[in-house]
Amino acid sequence: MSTMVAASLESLLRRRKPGHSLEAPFYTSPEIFEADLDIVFRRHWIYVGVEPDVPEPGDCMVIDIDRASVIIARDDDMGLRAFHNVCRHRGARLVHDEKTTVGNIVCRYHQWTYGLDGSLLFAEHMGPDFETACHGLKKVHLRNVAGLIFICLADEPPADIEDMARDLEPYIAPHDIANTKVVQQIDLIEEGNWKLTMENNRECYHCSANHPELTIPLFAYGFGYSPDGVDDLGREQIARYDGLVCELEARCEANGMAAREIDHLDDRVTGYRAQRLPIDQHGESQTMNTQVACKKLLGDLKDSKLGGLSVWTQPNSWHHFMSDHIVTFSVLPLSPERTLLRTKWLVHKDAVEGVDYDLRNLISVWVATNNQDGELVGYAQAGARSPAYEPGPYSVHTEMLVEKFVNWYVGRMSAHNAAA
Ligand code: 3BY
Ligand code: FES
Ligand code: FE
Repeated sequence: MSTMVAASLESLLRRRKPGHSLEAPFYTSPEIFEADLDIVFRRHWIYVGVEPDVPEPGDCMVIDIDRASVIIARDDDMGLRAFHNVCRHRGARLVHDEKTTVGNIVCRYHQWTYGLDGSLLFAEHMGPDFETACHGLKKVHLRNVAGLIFICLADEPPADIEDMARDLEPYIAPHDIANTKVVQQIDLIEEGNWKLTMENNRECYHCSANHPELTIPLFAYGFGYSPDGVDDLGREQIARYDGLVCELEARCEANGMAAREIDHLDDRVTGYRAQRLPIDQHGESQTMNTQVACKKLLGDLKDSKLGGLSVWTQPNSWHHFMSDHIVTFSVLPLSPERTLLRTKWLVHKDAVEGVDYDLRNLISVWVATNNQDGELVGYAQAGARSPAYEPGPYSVHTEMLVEKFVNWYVGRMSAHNAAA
């Protein structure tokens, strides 16, 4: 980052008005986008996928985070490894498909051959002084949190991923991600800055007017609402919702599952939150009829009416775990004004399509919701581009988690600048 860019970023960060959206350059400027990549995406734990993306030895998945391309591989010992997707000979990209299965990783250019542990196994014509052992693939840090895969491109990744893992594992473990399969992945490109995609996820202020499908299973009036300052009807709905939360937590605890809300979204380097969200009507799943979409429940679960466990992580993910399926979302920046939202749907690995679940039924709520959110993010971006844009106030009753996301972001950017 040039000194001039650093100085203007610093002054924008300093004058951020608490409780308000960010100033326009945070959503539009190529320089701030570069700073986001450098400070956020190259130095923090980034959520990229799930264990069943690479279920068998030799399975590889490629993740591009801006110019960095990373191979996630399942080794013969079933361990997960991550490497830079760059040959140690003359640097050619090694794996081209997003998903593939290999015996070894072979560079097409001059056939340097690497094992699934990243070590260089074979390089022809390199002479007697060539040290094979010094030319293994460059490693990328990987942490598997109960089946969710996080990678960090920094040499020294934030150590507090261990706090997140310790806290989240008891919530996620009963859904047994290792014994699921990914039955659908949809990549949606949103025409907005990555922070607008994240901010949009962190509130349901927009839900009742925009998400007719999502608000069948989810209570638009529940998620993230505070009862202060709302009218009587609102207070009644929130009270009913809070009652359902208590019931659901008791039911989950009776099933031996961790239930209480935990929130470290803005007081950790690796921020996270977990909350059980009640589901309306049948109380089972985020589907159009609120019933399970897959007859085969996850892990050893016996009770289908477990509502949804929602997990949010900073800077780039959220997840919904139900008794029968999981929906998981990863946000990856593409350019200052374009963002990839990657959604995956997981069911039990032995579930059979057409017998245990109908794919359309499984995905319909979130396909519709994502498309609606994508449009909203586009509108927000278009507004941020206008000369009339100015930071607007967040609702103190419904946008508290947006504020926590922005606080986390401003905090991380400022801490980096202060240390530089
Ligand atoms: O998907 C989410 O995480 C939140 C919760 C409900 C809808 N959405 C804003
Ligand atoms: Fe990979 Fe030459 S660039 S073998
Ligand atoms: Fe939405």
